[in-house]
Amino acid sequence: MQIHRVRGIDLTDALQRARRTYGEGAVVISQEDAPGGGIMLAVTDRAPLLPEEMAALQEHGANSLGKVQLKSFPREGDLSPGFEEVRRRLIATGCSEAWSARICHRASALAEPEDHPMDTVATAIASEVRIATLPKTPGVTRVISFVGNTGVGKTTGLVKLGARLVRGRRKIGLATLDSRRVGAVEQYRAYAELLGAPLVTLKADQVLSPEALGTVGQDVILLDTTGRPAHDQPRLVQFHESLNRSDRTTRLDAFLVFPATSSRSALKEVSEAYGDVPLAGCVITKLDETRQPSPVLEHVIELGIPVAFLSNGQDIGKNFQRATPELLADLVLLGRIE
Ligand SMILES: Nc1nc2c(ncn2[C@@H]2O[C@H](COP(=O)(O)OP(=O)(O)OP(=O)(O)O)[C@@H](O)[C@H]2O)c(=O)[nH]1
Ligand SMILES: [Mg+2]
Repeated sequence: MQIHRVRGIDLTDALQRARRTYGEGAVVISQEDAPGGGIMLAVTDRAPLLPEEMAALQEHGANSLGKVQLKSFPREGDLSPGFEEVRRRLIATGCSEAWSARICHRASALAEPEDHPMDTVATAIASEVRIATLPKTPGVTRVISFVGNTGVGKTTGLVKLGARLVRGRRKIGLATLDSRRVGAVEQYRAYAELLGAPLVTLKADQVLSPEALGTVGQDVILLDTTGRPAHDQPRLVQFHESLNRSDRTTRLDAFLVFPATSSRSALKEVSEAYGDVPLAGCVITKLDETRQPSPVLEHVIELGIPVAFLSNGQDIGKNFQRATPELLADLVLLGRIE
């Protein structure tokens, strides 16, 4: 029996996500407050459970969690040939058996006879993804930070975003926590010069604050990080908390960067490693390096992480797009952005 975690804004949202992701056969085992807000459910996607498994779960909940909710739903029937073909296509882009069957069953249940299965499944996928909102906040400086493992495209992504913002005539500054690694500051400085933006390098023991980041007069500060959660996470958490306490003119929006080439276990590990950082969403990079990007898309749907940007190449001036539900559905169905 495999246990999955599903995050939602509140319990209703989390239950809907659990059902959408793992189907009507899902069993919700427990719920708890999620780090950074919302609700986290533990869910299994295999039902009915064996009697001894059900008993063990109930026992576990009664003894330690005290908040077990068990829900079970009927099983689904066979797919029509059209939906079965789309299901196989989903497997080819890296979707799991359980997820592809679940999304195709859902789409098939909603389809009218004249609908094309591919379109119906695309609509079903699009309805499940969350897109990160980035509203303009006049009078507030946004500190946008990309976190995640080393080499995943944090710096490149921030610079691409910087280029977009400069084209949109926003005033930007660059800042970095990556002050020790040989060449890292020089690289970011070269990008800052290219973008015509000032650069602040924060020392390893320097406390993050609007003053230290040079927020005055800037619309956005692009804050680069080291890729080491033990170093980056406490600093960002402390900064977020101090802004919440005393400063309404600066806000921190942190995004977790997932390369589309990651394995399911690597995605899980990095999400857990940065579990304390309140995330505004995620960025998916290296979409040009795989035709099987679906594990990352399943992962963000499962955890309810809103997607902000998609990166599909190394070029700073292009290959960086705002995520939309339609683009994400294309990725799941075709394995690439058209
Ligand atoms: N193919 C491809 N390469 C990318 C993409 N985004 C970044 N890269 C490349 O990946 C490599 C690492 O990118 P960086 O931006 O330096 O990654 P990082 O996360 O900042 O790495 P560290 O600073 O070492 O933690 C560079 O060669 C980038 O050009 C992408 O979307 N597609
Ligand atoms: Mg970097």
